[in-house]
Amino acid sequence: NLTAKDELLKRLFEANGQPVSGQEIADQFGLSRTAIWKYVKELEVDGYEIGTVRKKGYFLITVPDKVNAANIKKHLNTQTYGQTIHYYETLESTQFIAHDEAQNDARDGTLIISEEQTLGKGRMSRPWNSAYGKGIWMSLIVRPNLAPHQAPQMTLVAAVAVTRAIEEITGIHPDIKWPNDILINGKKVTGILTELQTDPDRVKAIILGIGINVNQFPDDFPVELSTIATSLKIAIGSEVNRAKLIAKVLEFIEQYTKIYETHGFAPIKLLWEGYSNTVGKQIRAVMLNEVLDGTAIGISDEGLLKIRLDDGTIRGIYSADIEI
Ligand code: BT5
Repeated sequence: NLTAKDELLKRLFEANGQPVSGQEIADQFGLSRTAIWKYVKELEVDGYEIGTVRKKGYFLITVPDKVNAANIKKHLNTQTYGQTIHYYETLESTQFIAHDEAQNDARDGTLIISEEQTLGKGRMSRPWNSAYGKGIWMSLIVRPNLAPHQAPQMTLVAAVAVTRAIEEITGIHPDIKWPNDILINGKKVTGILTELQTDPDRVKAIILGIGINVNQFPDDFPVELSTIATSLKIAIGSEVNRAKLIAKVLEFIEQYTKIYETHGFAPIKLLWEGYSNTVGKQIRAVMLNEVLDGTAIGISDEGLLKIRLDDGTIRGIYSADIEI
């Protein structure tokens, strides 16, 4: 039972750019032509571009670039990751839904994705700006066979995977700033938030929250982010197909998670160090109760950042904000 608006959209698609009569649809549904015109305006708000030919009707110019399941699956080349997709136009945070789904036995690789988040979050409850249709705001539920102490490394697995995917789709070479930022020209293009559901001896689910700025113009960021954030579009000067990039991200996360499960962290560490902008630098690590100054000398086999302090001692840290 299609509504008049659905019928209009269906006919616009089927007409392949040829005009569709508004009058015919009005007659079919017993509506006025003005009512149909209002649906056209609604579709324009939804992101469709629609033209008008006098006396002939409406025709479709462009379709919005949505990150729904159908669009992602067109490009998807994975065994399990992203085979189940829960798509939203808007929600508070994909992390919240992902936690519920994971508790309700969602399968390994289930993806939660939204065009917009109204309460997107970073680490320690910091806000994450997630404008409608401009970026990739996703949470991936993964259930790798790992002990709880191995879970923090999944942030680095995801960071390497996202960086590889960005390289492949755009040709640019981003840097990774330990532990969870991906940067282009020193500005943040991606943040990763890793959360866990765990038993004492076994990880039940890891929720990989990934935010990628894709098609923002500089003006799309709020002032407080204007000097620290960037988007792929700003970097390469043209729009990036989000659905295609998501499919690539899923493909690399699946591939690298398998490598991590079977061969341990060493191969991931090598990849990670190749992208790192942190290693070799004089840094300041700001933690909740402590601030450390020293040289970042690498990451350990567990994914800890190793710092040689100014007095020569070496410390490994799990999580911090790094100032370079
Ligand atoms: C992060 O936290 O970088 C993790 C961000 C994870 C976001 C994803 S989106 C899908 C999923 N659902 C969620 O609700 N979250 C995840 P952190 O390292 O704490 O960085 C947060 C800081 O980055 C903020 O305090 C801002 O300074 C900055 N920031 C906020 N929005 C940004 C954006 N869109 N681009 C670049 N920087 C941003």
